[in-house]
Amino acid sequence: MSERQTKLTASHWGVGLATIEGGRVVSVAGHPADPAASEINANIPGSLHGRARVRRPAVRKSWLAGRPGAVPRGQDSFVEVSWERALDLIAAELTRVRAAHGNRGIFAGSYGWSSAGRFHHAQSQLKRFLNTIGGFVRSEGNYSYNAALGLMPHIVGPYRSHVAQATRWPVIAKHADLVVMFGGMALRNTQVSDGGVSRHRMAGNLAACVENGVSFVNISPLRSDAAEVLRAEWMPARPGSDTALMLGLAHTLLREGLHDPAFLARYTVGFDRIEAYLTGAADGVAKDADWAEAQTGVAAERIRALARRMAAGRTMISVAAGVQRTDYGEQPMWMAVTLAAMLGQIGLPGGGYTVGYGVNANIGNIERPFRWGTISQGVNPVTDFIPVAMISEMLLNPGGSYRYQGETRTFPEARLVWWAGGNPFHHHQDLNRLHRAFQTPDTVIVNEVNWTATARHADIVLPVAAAQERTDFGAGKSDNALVPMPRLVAPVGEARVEYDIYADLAARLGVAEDFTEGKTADGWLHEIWELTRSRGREKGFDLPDWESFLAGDVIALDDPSPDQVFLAGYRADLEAHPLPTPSGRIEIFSETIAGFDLPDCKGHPAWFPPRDLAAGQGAAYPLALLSGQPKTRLHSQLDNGAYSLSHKVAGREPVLIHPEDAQARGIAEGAVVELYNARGRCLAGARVTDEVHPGCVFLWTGAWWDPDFAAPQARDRHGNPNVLTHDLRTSSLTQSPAAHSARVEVRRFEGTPPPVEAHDPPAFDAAP
Ligand SMILES: Nc1nc2c(c(=O)[nH]1)N[C@H]1C(S)=C(S)[C@@H](COP(=O)(O)OP(=O)(O)OC[C@H]3O[C@@H](n4cnc5c(=O)[nH]c(N)nc54)[C@H](O)[C@@H]3O)O[C@H]1N2
Ligand SMILES: Nc1nc2c(c(=O)[nH]1)N[C@H]1C(S)=C(S)[C@@H](COP(=O)(O)OP(=O)(O)OC[C@H]3O[C@@H](n4cnc5c(=O)[nH]c(N)nc54)[C@H](O)[C@@H]3O)O[C@H]1N2
Ligand SMILES: [Mo]
Repeated sequence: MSERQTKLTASHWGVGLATIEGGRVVSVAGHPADPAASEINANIPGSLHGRARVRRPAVRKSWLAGRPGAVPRGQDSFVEVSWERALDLIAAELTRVRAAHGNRGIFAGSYGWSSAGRFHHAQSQLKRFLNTIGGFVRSEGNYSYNAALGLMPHIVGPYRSHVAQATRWPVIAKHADLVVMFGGMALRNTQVSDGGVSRHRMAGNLAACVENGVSFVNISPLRSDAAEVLRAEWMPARPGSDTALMLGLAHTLLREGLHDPAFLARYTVGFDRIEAYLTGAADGVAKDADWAEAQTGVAAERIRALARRMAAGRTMISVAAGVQRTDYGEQPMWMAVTLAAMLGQIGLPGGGYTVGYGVNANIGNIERPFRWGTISQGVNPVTDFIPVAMISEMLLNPGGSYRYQGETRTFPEARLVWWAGGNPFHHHQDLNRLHRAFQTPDTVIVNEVNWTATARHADIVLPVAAAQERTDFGAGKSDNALVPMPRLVAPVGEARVEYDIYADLAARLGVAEDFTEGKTADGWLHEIWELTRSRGREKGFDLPDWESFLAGDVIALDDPSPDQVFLAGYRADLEAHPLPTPSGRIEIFSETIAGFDLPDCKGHPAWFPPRDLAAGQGAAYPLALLSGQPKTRLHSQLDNGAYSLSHKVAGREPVLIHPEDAQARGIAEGAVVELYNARGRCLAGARVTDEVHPGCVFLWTGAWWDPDFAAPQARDRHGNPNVLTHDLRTSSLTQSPAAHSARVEVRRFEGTPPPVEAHDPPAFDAAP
């Protein structure tokens, strides 16, 4: 009988207790100390040992044959090669590109979540390696809350520190009367936190709010964006219309004298400008509740009643990150800040606003007490970057210009693209366009665990060890715990730890010592742990040595500020704690942004209708497509695991459709349907439910893209919403992804649906 062992592992969705038998992970359960462990763990065994694993280095056939254009990337077969051969090819190609184009010819933005673990972090390793050979073009920002990152510094201050400073949920439970949630606060999303989460506290903290009598309003196209325990009032508005709704609320406050002029005068600048916009003095259109009803579909009386309720007690305004992942996504955030300022409760316990509650497990629940140790990425001598969501734009327009933060910038020419730890052929918008864009570089290298659509678009694919196949330690970026991650099993096939891959490449390029500093992965782990230990010591925490830690249990530390109230210091003394904005105050009007003179972002928050609607696409494509985060996995990760597969409908990703919309199209529960628009089409499995607002359909992100290149628009057989989303960004201020704004039509799929092939490996060939 084979030996059975139980060991800890850490993932972005929590600590797992893995059972290992016969060299395989057979199950992963939640940690007993976690009150709401994530079921995503159940995907690990099937995916880790699944058919989709990249087992050997592989090279695209036409590229290897020296005829790279013979078959397009993403449609070609692969030839498996030895590690020696693969690394020789990469070393030669790096040398050629650097000589011909300089390091500015290498794009390694490499956006993506990869996996948990402080040392074996895919992007950090790749960036450190490339920095030892002269650097690379990077990407700036993220797909999560990029508009917040770009807008907030102008109007309140740096967004990342603001989420760390978010008012804690127990404070809200104690002091708030009402929480108004734009975009809801989906519990399914709070399974996850970047780098890991040791205990899932959100459900418990929300339940405590309800017990204390806090009421919730859910302004979202999806009823289940509010946890059932909240018994929230559901007020669905047309997607993309939040700014109009907020303007209607603000207008009511103003007209009924429910706003706080003293707060506005003392703590903000530019209220007069929005006042003129609200009343219509600026443009002849009063943004009253009746106007807002026309834009949002929410009854004017309901808008007025909500405004009065918000002013009557302590109100927290919450904006989900998803709301800024829309056309003009800067506006609802700016307007939420304005609305909160009008209520005058910013800096009071349980009042004010927050952008980002519900975006992960920890915001408003816990923070790390000090910075964990990490490996240095070195210094990148190439200063050039692109805003992260401009990947297709860059590849299709080398040398082209674009606006960003008031500057006019130029796209570099990416001759070599290297991706490690992300899946752009899941995460980027308009995948058919990305497919075209990925034909332009000379060489694409992808490090992957699985044969994702991105790996299939590479010329050289390097098989890498998964998190469970290497020793590391877990410590979430906003979590308070340190988690031992002993290696559970040996890497599948010939997969290798990425650090070792770069060490070998560095040796080929004569920079081994620069990259490794003479250390093995194990040596680095010791060093990073000691760094963590010494930082802990400064804060009064006594951490064990590496070996004891690795053999032990999770170490949970204290929340550094359990009673935190966002912007309390600013409210208490704005001279001592000015905001890092040009005026030192909250900028309802920003001279800086106004000075950029942009067509799609003015100097104050303003209403812009969603683009597809403004372009008259509402008739041909009557349904709004929402594409939020999946409950059953992390983005596209582990889509081939048991839990994710168990929620597929007819083998495809479920699409939520309202009974009225389904009936009008003859669509029954469980049917295979086709979603389509001018950009693309995909199959999905119908889930007919009144959880979704009429006129909206909801298709989760992350089903592995499965294009059928023989079908019209390379129809995706599996249900990835990004074949339908547009590749326009929020605005030229921040150039952020706007994935939630798309229009589609849906029809029943007639005939025999084609099988889904996304979870199979690609075709392999003999060497050309
Ligand atoms: N339509 C639409 N699109 C969206 C969104 C949306 O709301 N709607 N949301 C967006 C958001 S918020 C995000 S954050 C992105 C997420 O997009 P990504 O972060 O790109 O998605 P993941 O599926 O997490 O991709 C991580 C990849 O890393 C691989 N991986 C895991 N561990 C390792 C490792 O150790 N080394 C290497 N080399 N690879 C590893 C996994 O196999 C996986 O393929 O998607 C965005 N896309
Ligand atoms: N289980 C799981 N959890 C995750 C992730 C995952 O992949 N799986 N991903 C993580 C990541 S990287 C991120 S960034 C966060 C994302 O967290 P969020 O950005 O908050 O999540 P989303 O699901 O994109 O959007 C939340 C909700 O916003 C609503 N919404 C969309 N458009 C509009 C609109 O115009 N107006 C209004 N009022 N509502 C709208 C949708 O109904 C959607 O359910 O989730 C994290 N948590
Ligand atoms: Mo994200």
